[in-house]
Amino acid sequence: MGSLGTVLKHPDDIYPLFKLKMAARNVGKQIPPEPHWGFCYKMLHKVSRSFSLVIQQLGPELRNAVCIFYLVLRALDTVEDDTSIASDIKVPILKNFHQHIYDGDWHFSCGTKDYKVLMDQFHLVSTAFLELGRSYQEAIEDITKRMGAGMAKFICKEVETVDDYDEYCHYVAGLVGLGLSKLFYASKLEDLAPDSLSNSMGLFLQKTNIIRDYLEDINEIPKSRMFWPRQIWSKYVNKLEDLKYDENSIKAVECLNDMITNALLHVEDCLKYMSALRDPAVFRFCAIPQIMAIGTIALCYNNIEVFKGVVKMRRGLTAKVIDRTKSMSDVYGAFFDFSCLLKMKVEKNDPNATKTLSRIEAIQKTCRNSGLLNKRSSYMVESKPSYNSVAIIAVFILLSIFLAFLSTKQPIHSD
Ligand code: D9A
Repeated sequence: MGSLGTVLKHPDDIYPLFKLKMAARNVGKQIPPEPHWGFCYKMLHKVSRSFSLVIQQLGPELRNAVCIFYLVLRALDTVEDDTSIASDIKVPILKNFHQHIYDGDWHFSCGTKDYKVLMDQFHLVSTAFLELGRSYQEAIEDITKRMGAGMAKFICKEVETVDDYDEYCHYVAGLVGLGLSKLFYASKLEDLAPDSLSNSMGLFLQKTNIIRDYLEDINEIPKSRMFWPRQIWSKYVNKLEDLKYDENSIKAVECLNDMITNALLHVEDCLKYMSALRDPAVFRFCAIPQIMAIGTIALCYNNIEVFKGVVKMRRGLTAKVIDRTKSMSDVYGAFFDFSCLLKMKVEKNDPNATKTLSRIEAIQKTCRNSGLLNKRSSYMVESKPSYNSVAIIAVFILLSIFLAFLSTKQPIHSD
């Protein structure tokens, strides 16, 4: 469906989308004047889009530390992902990366597009890193060291068992959770979260990405890199790539549902982690990606489209999540709603139906027991448009004219 059709079907997306657009516009205007910080924030905006908006809402000190942490991790990822680098070159770079961030002269060219720019200009990230407080630097260094070593370990190792899968996800995402918890603690805004809960925050996000990105990863040129554990997919097919062929669609969806059931294991830890946060900006920073993940999981469950293209939450729903996530009652509400949606999609004949349903029940029980449900607006019950389509179209046209007007004015500098 085209974007006009989507908006007409979901007229209450318009206002959050508009607010998001305005917020993005303001962030674009607030690039710091120093060249190294300017580069870092522009780069952050290019590589993470909506997530960079949420980072921008953190206080200045923590925001700078998170921005640098994010870019260092992206650079490490760029090295790991570049299949054109031979393993004997790649492994020492990954293992020593934590030292390179202190070295303004270090440089290694790899990656493509924005990531190539990030690698070529990495000295600007180093310069900014050296201006952070010592406790922030130590947290970033420690995580970079452990992540680089973990990535190096998996360069020549396949993800065979579910334990391997959890270990790999720990290196690339769980450690990000641990690192952020350290940064929050260093900022004195939060207590130090237990490592196991911080780890789960990363695992839930990463497993959701791995599930959603099946097709993109398998079609990777020159060589596909796969993260679905053999222990799970071998129950359904002989080769992981067989999941994308039409004749295996029943098995593919069963395997997908098995992967989702595995990811649901982390949800209760995530809810516990978020419920302990105190600072409103840190809370939103953590909660928005988690709600997006449970929404994506609900969308992907039992959905053959995962093997045919990209399954993503519509932009208007993302905008609504960003607009409406303010407190723990919003988080319980969203997790409750999306798990209701998930529950409706479970079919009795799915081999893991019982396990899936019991994990959904456990999540819903946690949400109910919080006593915070019913104090929120639902994502599920789409408010039926009471006005007629003519009125909606009129609003839409007026809004388009207004946006067109704003964007023509943009290049003129008033200062
Ligand atoms: C995160 Cl500093 C990530 N990852 C994310 C984004 O959220 C986490 C990478 C670097 C950093 C943070 C994140 C956010 C808040 C709290 C967290 C946390 O822990 C306490 O990490 C665990 O996905 C990447 C990993 C999963 C590998 C950790 C959210 C994000 N969203 C994308 C959307 C998308 O589709 O990927 O990046 C975006 O908005 O562009």
